[in-house]
Amino acid sequence: MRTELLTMLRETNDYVSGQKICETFGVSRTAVWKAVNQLRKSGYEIEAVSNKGYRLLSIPDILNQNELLSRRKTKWIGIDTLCYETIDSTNAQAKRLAEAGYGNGTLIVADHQEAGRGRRGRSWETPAGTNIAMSLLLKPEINPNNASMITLVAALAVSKAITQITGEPAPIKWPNDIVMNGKKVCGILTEMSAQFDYVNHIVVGIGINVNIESFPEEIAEIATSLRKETGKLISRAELIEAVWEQFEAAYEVYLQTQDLRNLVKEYDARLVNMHRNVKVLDPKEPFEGKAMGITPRGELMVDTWESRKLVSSGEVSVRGIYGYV
Ligand code: BT5
Repeated sequence: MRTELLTMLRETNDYVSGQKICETFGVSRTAVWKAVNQLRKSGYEIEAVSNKGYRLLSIPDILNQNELLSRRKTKWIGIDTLCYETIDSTNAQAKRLAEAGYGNGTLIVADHQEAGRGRRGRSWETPAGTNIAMSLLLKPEINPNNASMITLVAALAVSKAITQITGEPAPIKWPNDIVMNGKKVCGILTEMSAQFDYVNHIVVGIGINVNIESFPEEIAEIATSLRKETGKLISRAELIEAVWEQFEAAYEVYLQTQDLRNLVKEYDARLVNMHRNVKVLDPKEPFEGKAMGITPRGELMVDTWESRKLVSSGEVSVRGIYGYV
């Protein structure tokens, strides 16, 4: 009932009478009073005025199940939403939950990660209270060869959601970073458990720097946050909801063809390096060329002076000629 009460107070944006709350939820005045007090304890400022009722004055930037579920508008993502104050890694937890039988669409959110993971054994920083670390569990009936494209679907969703919430452009650095003014604001790690021709499960992990104001020295040069770039304090719960609404829509398009043919245009429009010179740090043979967008399979097309090359995400990093972007 706390979740539903929160939704009601937020959406009414005015006083809601105790009587109305009792009738809507079929509970006593005391039960309403208790629910209000529990919400207050979690940090919500709720005013109570006799003869008028309750009014929500302010919402803390907290990530808990009530806050997330009371905002949920997605069709299937997050029906099961699990929130943790601290966890090793939301991707690791999603995997454990998948093995314990949790289903498609389960969402795992943490305020703080102690062992957040990047790609290829790198680490990802999520200090407490300021950022988003979350993972979505998927159990799609797709060919495992098509799974890596889901990372690009997620990048598109995050890019669109950030713009929706902040009003600022948030371009994609192929394949899995979102950048603002040349610095990384989000990283995505997709992991899969599969057999030869069958996907057991896929975990899409998304880390977004939201309200953090300073970074550890090692990443200060390449990392930024929405707060730093826009000057605004962003509601993490609102952004989470926006990301999954965008993801649900784009993922549906992806599933129709199991590739990105119907998303290429939107993705390319957000590609930070589009028509710019890039260095492809291929361990076998690094080369330079002009980024020309992605193929329907999510490879980056790079035109060198002699030919067009297709770069697959697993193999290489791409850099701008003058730095990270
Ligand atoms: C990524 O790896 O960018 C994928 C990051 C995915 C993190 C999410 S959080 C929720 C879920 N649970 C997990 O355990 N992981 C996922 P990669 O492209 O390999 O970049 C990693 C590199 O980014 C590191 O080596 C650092 O240089 C840098 N880095 C680490 N923390 C950062 C941060 N908070 N912001 C920007 N850059 C960071």
